[in-house]
Amino acid sequence: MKRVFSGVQPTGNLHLGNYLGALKQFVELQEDHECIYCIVDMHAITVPQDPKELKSHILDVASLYLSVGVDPKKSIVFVQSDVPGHAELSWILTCCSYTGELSRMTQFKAKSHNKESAPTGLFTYPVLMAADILLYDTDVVPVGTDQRQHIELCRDLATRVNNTRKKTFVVPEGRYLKEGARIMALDDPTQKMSKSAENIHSRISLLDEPSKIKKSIMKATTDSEGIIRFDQENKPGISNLMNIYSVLSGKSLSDLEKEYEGKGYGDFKKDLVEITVDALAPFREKFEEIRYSEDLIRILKDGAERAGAIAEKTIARVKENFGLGL
Ligand code: ATP
Ligand code: LTN
Repeated sequence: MKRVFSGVQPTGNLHLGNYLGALKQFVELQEDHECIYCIVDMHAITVPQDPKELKSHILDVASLYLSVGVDPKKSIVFVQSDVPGHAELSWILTCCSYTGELSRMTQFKAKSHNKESAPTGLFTYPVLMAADILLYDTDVVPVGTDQRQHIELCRDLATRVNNTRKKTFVVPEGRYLKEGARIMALDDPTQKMSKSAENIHSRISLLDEPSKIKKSIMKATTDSEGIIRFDQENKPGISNLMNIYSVLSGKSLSDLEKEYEGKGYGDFKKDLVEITVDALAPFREKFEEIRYSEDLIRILKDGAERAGAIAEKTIARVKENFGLGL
């Protein structure tokens, strides 16, 4: 069985983009893969975090994993900082990476704004991500397309080490979902839907109440043409909504175009509200059940133990191949 690893940062409530771009694949993959799903809290501290809020977000994200259908009997679910191997391997890989390649990462460029005071952790963020993946001899990494550059860097680092030393790492593949791989912000379809954007109506959080979902969708930016047609370049707003509609309902984009011929954006949006509310309702219900239960802590502790056992073996192999330690 192929091994899968992925992670989500505990930096706020997950949104539809996180679900369609990542979590939905997590659930599908666990049927025929050995899956390891992580809450990457050490990535979260690459920007300042309030300690109490961070703790609470870790448990929120873990609960959301379970609420959307990640099954701890099939998959390992754990918190990154509970397994020390991530930090250890990250340093070793830092010593194998080049400042030039890290400077080219678009996420670093976007988040550092060219400032002298940009945190070093933001710069080395992709190396920690590579460590997460390589620590578990991962074959497949399901992520949104926004992570493609980071996955390529991880592959480069693994290949570089394998070519210059003994074969040490499995070189992983990224797995990107085509439709829905990039969900855009509802208020500005040129930006990706994001947890950290200021306007709460730019996103639909997985725990949003029906009234909030309705407001955000009805306010969503479209265009003045009034025709429901998929054209990402010229009609990014309605195309983004069609994308969401299509993945949630299973209807193809061309079927949607036919179904809404002669109808306006208002009708389309009203139906999308209903579909979204129905899709998210079971997640909210399950979340309430699990978030404050003792089961949650037990699942995460057990997950850290199982992940730790795999990680220890990789670290021993890496140290041996690098000549580190006794
Ligand atoms: P933010 O939303 O705050 O920018 P982020 O990009 O740091 O968060 P994570 O929480 O680390 O996102 O992302 C978890 C997963 O969700 C990743 O696989 C990422 O590719 C995916 N993802 C995030 N935003 C979107 C989006 N708008 N569309 C599709 N997938 C997304
Ligand atoms: N950078 C990723 C989160 C992440 C990740 C990983 C994803 C950290 N480590 C390992 C897959 C595999 C993001 O989505 N922002």
